[in-house]
Amino acid sequence: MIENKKASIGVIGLAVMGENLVLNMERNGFTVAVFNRTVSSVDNFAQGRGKNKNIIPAHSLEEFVASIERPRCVMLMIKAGSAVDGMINALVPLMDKGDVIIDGGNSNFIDTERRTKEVESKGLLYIGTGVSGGEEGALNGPSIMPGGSKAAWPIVKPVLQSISAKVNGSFPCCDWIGPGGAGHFVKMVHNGIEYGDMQLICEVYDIMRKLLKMDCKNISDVFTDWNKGVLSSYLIEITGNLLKFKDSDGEYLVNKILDTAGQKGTGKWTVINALEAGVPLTLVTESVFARCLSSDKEKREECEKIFSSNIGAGRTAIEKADSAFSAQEVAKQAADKTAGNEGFNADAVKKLHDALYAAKIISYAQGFELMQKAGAQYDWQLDLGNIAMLWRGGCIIRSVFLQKIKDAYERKADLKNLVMDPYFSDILNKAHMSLRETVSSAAMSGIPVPSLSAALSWFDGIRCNDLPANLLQAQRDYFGAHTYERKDKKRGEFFHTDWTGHGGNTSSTTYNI
Ligand code: NBP
Repeated sequence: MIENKKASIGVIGLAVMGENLVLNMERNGFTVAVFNRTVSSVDNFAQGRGKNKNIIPAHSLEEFVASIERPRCVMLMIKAGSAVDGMINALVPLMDKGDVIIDGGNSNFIDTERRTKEVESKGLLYIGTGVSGGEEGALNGPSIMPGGSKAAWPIVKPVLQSISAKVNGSFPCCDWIGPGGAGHFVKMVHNGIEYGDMQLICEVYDIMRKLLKMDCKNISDVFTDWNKGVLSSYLIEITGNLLKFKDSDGEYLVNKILDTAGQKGTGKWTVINALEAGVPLTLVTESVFARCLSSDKEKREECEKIFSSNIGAGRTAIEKADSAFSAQEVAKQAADKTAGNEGFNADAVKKLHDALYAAKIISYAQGFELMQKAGAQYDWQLDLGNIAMLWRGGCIIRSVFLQKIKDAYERKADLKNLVMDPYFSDILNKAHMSLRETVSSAAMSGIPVPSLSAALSWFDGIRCNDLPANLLQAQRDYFGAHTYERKDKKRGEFFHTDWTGHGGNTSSTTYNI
């Protein structure tokens, strides 16, 4: 604690994120004022982790605001929602023109759009920023995605860039995203992609343990090995680590964890926004629903009893048909085991690797298309290559793969979709058969792979120039006179047919939502 010195920045909210961000700021040379709604947390922090540091504890908002040098920067690290509005309302009368309020929580970008306008109308500046990396990132360097009042960026840039993660030792994982809610929108998509990455890893793990009969140690070794190649990423790394973690009784802890997934909403928001924007974000959507399905444990227990025998019959049929790699690979593995060879089937694991890489490319292709479309809709001027670089360090989805996305947008800034970039299209052309074999083997074995399947279906849809939507349009016209376009006429000309012979000539208005 220090006396008679003004703070460079103030932080409100001393829960896990706020507390660690304060320590990060202080370590980087900034004096930080701190406040928390429950004031005892301020004293606990000041006398605990914040002791003997350049931290100014405040016991009221007035004292807090007065202790910050002007133009003041106040960062909120509190629960998203009405708490943020309440805190803004309390702060604004205490602050002066040109001061900046930064919301670093997981706020909905629509709220940030509104708050930016409201705060600006009162002469202050507003930043809504995504902060990713959890507790460890907050302390040692998160990925930071600021948007809002552009005039505030030069004011907050020094502190936000110095506390952010650095890639290659110097590149800060923090840069200006765009006006209004752009920063929170990009953070939301980041979280949606995180849902997808995690679900894909879980599906591949499920195939390894159920179909390839690999144990936790073997699967851990595979993930550790994959972390040295193109799949190298934080999530692959921690999966390798946690799979081999043993409980006090020597058993693998992961096997004891109940299979019901939680969620806090940012994945759902991403999906809702994809639906609003009309972007087929199918992989993330299935990942969100996979968590919903997993949480319905009691129903699954009952349904397992009802349907288990049918699934067994399906597996037998395909093994007899010998048409999927599962049957061949499992047979090979059984032969290996009989021959006394321990370990796992390297060919099958290689296919899973390629399937995971292909699906990951497709997931990011979908996510970046969502940002492209929303960026255009809200006129945010998003730099998609730069966003990929901001995620290279500090955040949960950090990976070497993101550099390839940056490269793709450098080759062509207005790329319609990532899969159309030559680097990614080349990989997909080589890897899609592994994805097919993985999905078909899982399907025939009764292993749910919603996100891998979604990736494959999207891929087959996007590369198909003859979808059955002709029939769909005919159905719509048949029952609702919704009209259709014809292959032998120019685009934009709409036709209606009296399919039954007793309909009228009046068609419905043609529009798309
Ligand atoms: P929480 O999301 O658990 O929020 C706790 C903080 O919010 C406490 O300081 C609490 O004060 C304060 N708060 C609440 Br609850 N209601 C308030 C109100 N009406 N007015 C003022 N303060 C209020 O903390 P967190 O996990 O550190 O996350 C902070 C923000 O960062 C959230 O928006 C979160 O979504 C986001 N985030 C979290 C993570 C993560 O890994 N945890 C990662 C990235 C972003 P109190 O002590 O008086 O209850």
